[in-house]
Amino acid sequence: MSSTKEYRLLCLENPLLDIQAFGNEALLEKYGLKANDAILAESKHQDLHEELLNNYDAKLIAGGAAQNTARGAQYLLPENSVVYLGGVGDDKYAAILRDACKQAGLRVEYRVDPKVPTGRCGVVITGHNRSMCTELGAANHYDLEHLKRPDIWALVENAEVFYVGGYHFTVCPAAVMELATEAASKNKPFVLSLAAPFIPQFFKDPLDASAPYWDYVIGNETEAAAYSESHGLGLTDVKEIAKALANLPKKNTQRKRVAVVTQGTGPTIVAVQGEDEIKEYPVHKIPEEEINDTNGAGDAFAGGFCAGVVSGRSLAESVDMGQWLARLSIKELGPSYPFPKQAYSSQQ
Ligand code: 26A
Repeated sequence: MSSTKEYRLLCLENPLLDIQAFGNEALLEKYGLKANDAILAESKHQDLHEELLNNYDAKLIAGGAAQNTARGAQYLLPENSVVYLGGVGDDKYAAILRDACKQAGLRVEYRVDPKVPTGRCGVVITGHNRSMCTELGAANHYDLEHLKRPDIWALVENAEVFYVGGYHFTVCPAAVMELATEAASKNKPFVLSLAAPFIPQFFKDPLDASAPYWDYVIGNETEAAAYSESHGLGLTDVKEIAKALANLPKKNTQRKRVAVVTQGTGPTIVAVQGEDEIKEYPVHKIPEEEINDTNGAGDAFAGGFCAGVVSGRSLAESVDMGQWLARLSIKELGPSYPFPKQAYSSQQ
């Protein structure tokens, strides 16, 4: 039996298989997709995955935003540091996910639903944009019962840091709240990613219910803008939005909230609750010819950042680790990391 002792970071969200292809404007238009977006599939998208596989030479790659983050954090941390929870089916797609996680040394504890297929995300790459269209499948059936199973809850109790992908608000907000309240009651850091603009837009209530429990909130510039708009903040400046996020009311007053907003090639913004100064950390450019695609870059950033938090690094170092891992992922196909592992060295 493996010990629960080591697993210091526990992540929760939706395990998905990415069906990723290089596409074009016509394909985006045919399915009514924006060049850079993440949405839940509707009936008009039902043929997209097949079309990507049949006509666009799509590749099957392990995805699911927080699963990418969990693999990324494990990439930087000692063996057996990270465990990931989510729902899959009992099929070949789940086997691909398990293999990728095994290679990364990530422990997964899936809720397996024998009746529902593993979730899939169609990813259309055009230039440096990626458009994602998700059929959640078995990921949508994750439930509290799994989280509260004694062997799983033992992992929760043992963990020192929690990371929840905001996409999970579409699935089981009760599980998110269970982790959030557990974190606050034990004074452990709870990290939340805003995930996509549609989360603050259309899942505002469950998102807001969790807000007092965020010790770290991570998003990109479009997610921050969507938050500002859906909450009527009237702010368009990313720094001001980061400051507003950092200063939302907080349950556990033993930790100051930190808001981190990434901006692609623009500087990463960091605001700390109660502090006037907002920090900016420029990213190191990647030569154009080394860029493969940006699918998963934000997840990789979060993975590196969380590895920093888990290992007690400073905020500046944690941001640097996030930026470093994002660079590695951008050079790979999809939300992946190079093996054999590259050793982290500070870019500062
Ligand atoms: C609920 N939705 C829409 C989603 C996702 C998602 N992960 C969880 N839930 N939609 C897209 N993704 C994942 O985001 C990664 C890139 O950031 C994709 O699987 C992709 O790997």
